[in-house]
Amino acid sequence: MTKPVLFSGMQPSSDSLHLGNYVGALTNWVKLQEEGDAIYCVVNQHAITSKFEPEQLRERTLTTAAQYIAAGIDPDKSILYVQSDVPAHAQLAWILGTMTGFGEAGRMTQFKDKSQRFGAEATTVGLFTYPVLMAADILLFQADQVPVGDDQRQHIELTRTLAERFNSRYGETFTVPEGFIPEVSARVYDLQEPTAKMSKSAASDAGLLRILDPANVTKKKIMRAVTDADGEIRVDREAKPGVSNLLGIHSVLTGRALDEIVAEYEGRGYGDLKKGLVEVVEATFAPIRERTEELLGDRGELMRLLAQGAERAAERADATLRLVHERIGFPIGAAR
Ligand code: ATP
Ligand code: LTN
Repeated sequence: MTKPVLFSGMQPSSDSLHLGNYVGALTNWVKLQEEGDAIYCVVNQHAITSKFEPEQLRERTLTTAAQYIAAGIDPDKSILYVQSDVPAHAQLAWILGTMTGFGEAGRMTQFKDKSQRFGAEATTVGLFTYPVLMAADILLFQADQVPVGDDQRQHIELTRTLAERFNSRYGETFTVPEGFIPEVSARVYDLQEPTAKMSKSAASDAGLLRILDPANVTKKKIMRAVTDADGEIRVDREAKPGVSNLLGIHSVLTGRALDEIVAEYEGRGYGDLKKGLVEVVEATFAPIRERTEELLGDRGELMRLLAQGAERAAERADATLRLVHERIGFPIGAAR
């Protein structure tokens, strides 16, 4: 049986990935590269839909790629590359954009949220068509599965709709992909505002656990995490979002059942739970941090790995693009 094709990507929009990215995305990616034909992309073309600085973007792109590798993505097993190195993404996005309804794109909740946050001035056409570029990413590789966090569900649905629409208009061309969304603790919440997902765009930095933060910073953030006044250690997402989040993180990082962790800390204070969590988080982050630094210390080698990834990615993406061009009546003789 052939292995399922997996595609996923993250934006290089911060100096470090955070615990939500790690739990909701990276750990799955690492597991899935064993079972699937995996393609992982640093989606820098998506990143320019938000405010950015060129030098910082370049640095963040390399740091993001280094963190993928440091967390266990093996560039020999998976294809690992930077989106802008493969022109087919933008080419297919244009075509899919002509098949996406204005209203359809306007219903994307991420667009609605971000455009409201950015304000009218900073809301661009690029932000509006963001999900179309994402669909192009996925469909170019004929991906079967797309491992993402559950905030991306709606974008995957749109991708499926566009694939089906194209197939029914122009003939069977695209694999209709499925989201692969982890059920357990798919969401990590902000330590200061535990009803909101942990996100790099959070209002305050104090609730965000970054992989590349120094150990003492991470410790301080965990020790200051918001809890509640009843002092009881149990899971109750409604009444006790803070404590439930800490327990959830503990469970997902250790691979131990929630009940087991609750039993371990039952009757003890929140301070103990937090101290335990500091150790668990540090045990996860420290080796990734060290390896990331090593990789960033040898830029030549990192660039070589990414160039090799881009070449492998382009070969596959171009094959799909050629087929698409053929289907929609573009002359293909001169195309690569
Ligand atoms: P933004 O705040 O700009 O939306 P983000 O911090 O949510 O960014 P993304 O770059 O959008 O991060 O997400 C990268 C991946 O990490 C996606 O698959 C996303 O679903 C996942 N992810 C992000 N935050 C969390 C979280 N708190 N819990 C679980 N998964 C998450
Ligand atoms: N929108 C996604 C990032 C992303 C992606 C993709 C994920 C861009 N293209 C293709 C999976 C497949 C996000 O914000 N997490």
